[in-house]
Amino acid sequence: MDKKVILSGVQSTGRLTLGNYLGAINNWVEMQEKYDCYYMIANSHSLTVRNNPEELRNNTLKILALYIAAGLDPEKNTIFIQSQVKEHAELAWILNCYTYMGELSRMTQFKDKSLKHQDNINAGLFTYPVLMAADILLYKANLVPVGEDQKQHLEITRDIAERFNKLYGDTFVIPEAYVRKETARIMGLQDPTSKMSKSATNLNDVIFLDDSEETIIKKIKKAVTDSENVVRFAPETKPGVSNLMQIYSAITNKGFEEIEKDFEGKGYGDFKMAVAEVVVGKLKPIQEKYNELLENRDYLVKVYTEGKMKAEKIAIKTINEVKEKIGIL
Ligand code: ATP
Ligand code: LTN
Repeated sequence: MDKKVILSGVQSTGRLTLGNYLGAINNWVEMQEKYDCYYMIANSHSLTVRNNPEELRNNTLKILALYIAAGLDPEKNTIFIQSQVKEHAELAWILNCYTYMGELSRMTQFKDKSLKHQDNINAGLFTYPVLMAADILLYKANLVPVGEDQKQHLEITRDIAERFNKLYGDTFVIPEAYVRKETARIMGLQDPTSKMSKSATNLNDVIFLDDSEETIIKKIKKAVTDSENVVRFAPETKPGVSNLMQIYSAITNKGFEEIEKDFEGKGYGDFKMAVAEVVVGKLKPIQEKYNELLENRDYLVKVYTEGKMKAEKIAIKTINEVKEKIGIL
């Protein structure tokens, strides 16, 4: 039987966070053994906010290096840069004509980002989910591993695909979001009621994957908790500690009950140090590999060039099928 197809990506805006790692990339690493995986750097999506061109270019390579450093094997997966496979833009245009303004206006990410960037509410920000649908549908992906915040984009992708299939016959595979419950939403360290986000203004809210050991320890020590001083999982009433437990659990694979038992009678000080230790332990080897890879630009170019060629083969096949069906010469 053919392997199931996986596709996912991360935008190349800003520095990656522990939320991106635990919510997305870390799960991809496990999937590479079982599935036919496509992992892209969503640099075209990054254009929906203003970037410095040099930074955008560098960031694209940095994310590629991070994918590999985190354990994605370029031999086992197709790792590529979105903008290099032109069919993404081409299919996005076509799908735009099968997507309604009404459904796009309901997207919470659009609403959130419009509030954040009131001076630049561009059409790309509005049609962002359509490009994402094109990314997924081009490869006929079955599963899309993402964090919780992307679930709505997967729903609209399914709607667009179903609509197209109904009009033209079976063309696209209807994809499913793969959201791991335990790491679906890593919260901010200072505001544990909203997600840890790379665009946060308070830097203490976020652990960046390239933060130094000292910075990570400092940020976790400062994390907002509560006055009970008991390590117990209760996201509603104790969001801060529960979030730290989630991070700890994701890295150590220990369940919440086990963690509660391990830290019985110990206070938040001890627990925070333990969390910091496992986070540093997990990130340090990744950071070392990442720094090495960034020194080896030729290798990175080789990886993305090969990835582009592999991805293109599939993408061209799908776009031709689509054009044939809709009557575009
Ligand atoms: P921003 O917060 O600025 O919108 P982002 O951090 O969500 O950006 P993306 O490139 O949009 O970055 O997301 C990449 C992947 O990381 C997505 O699958 C997303 O769901 C996941 N992700 C991002 N933040 C978190 C988080 N705090 N917890 C779990 N998953 C997350
Ligand atoms: N919108 C996604 C990034 C992204 C993506 C995709 C994820 C772009 N294209 C296709 C999965 C599949 C985000 O995480 N913000």
